Amino acid sequence: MNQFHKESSQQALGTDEVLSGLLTSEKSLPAKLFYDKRGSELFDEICRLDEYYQTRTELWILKHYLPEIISAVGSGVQLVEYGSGSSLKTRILLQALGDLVSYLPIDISGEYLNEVVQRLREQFPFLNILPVSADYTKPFLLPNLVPGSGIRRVFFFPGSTLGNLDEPEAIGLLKRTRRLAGPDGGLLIGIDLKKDRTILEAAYNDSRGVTAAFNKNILHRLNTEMGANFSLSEFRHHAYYNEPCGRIEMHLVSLRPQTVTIAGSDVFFREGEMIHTENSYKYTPEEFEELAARADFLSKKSWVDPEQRFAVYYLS
Ligand code: AVI
Repeated sequence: MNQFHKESSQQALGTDEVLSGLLTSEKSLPAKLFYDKRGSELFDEICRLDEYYQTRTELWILKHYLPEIISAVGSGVQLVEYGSGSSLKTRILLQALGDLVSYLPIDISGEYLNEVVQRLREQFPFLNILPVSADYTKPFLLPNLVPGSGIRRVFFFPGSTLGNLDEPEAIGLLKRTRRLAGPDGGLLIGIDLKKDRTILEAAYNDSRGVTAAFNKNILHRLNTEMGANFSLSEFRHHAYYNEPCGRIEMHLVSLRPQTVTIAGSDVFFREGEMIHTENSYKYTPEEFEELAARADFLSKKSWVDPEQRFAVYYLS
């Protein structure tokens, strides 16, 4: 484990961050708390749901347009992936990008990342894989590329995860990526497009209740890691499309008046009071290209599925 990989393999919960989100009138919890080992596994299950069209649509785009995508990404590349999760989509790229120099998967869940990397090493024994356990939404370091080596750094950010960030955070991340990619690097990114609200809302209210379990996993984490005493059956999952804001919002709704103790502090909930747990912004192609331009990224090429549900961009 080198200096760079020293970050804890399990991201600790920030008590201050949690309490400051809950001890206000508009309660919220940071969405990054979803992704402990169980949360990451539940998210993988979400990706396999019929209603959650994003994953299969992005996979279809990657497979269908693979030769064009590979040619846009180019050769001699160090591939860096944000929020690599199970690296399912990356396998397609790793297989197709023959002369890849190295692969750096970055994920907040160190435990999960290590399992995934172990499997990837079995599948790609000759690939130099350097896992990074970090919160990529905050500034972080990457080892410098050797000047004159001809190696280009390309970031891969699939799954429309950028949509989980508010505009200033999204622009901040894009700007940092732009700096880390350097003048001849790039960013291959998946973006969920705006569409009919019934399709959007079904994707976040699946009939098997997996998204509800994923949402409530945050409370389970607070119970096990911060000694909180949430009763999970006293909260219900609520997700809807907030059209004026262009985003899906996920909340946990208190089913009755109740007081929960978290790290020694009492938090009171009225009946019907909500904890805002996630935003998932949807973009029109024009909106996304404008956002990218504000971070100095140029859209070189984009690929969309026939139903125009999802888009993959190569920005440079
Ligand atoms: C990771 N992210 C892009 C997912 C989304 O669709 O916003 C997280 C998710 N939340 C509920 N379902 C999936």
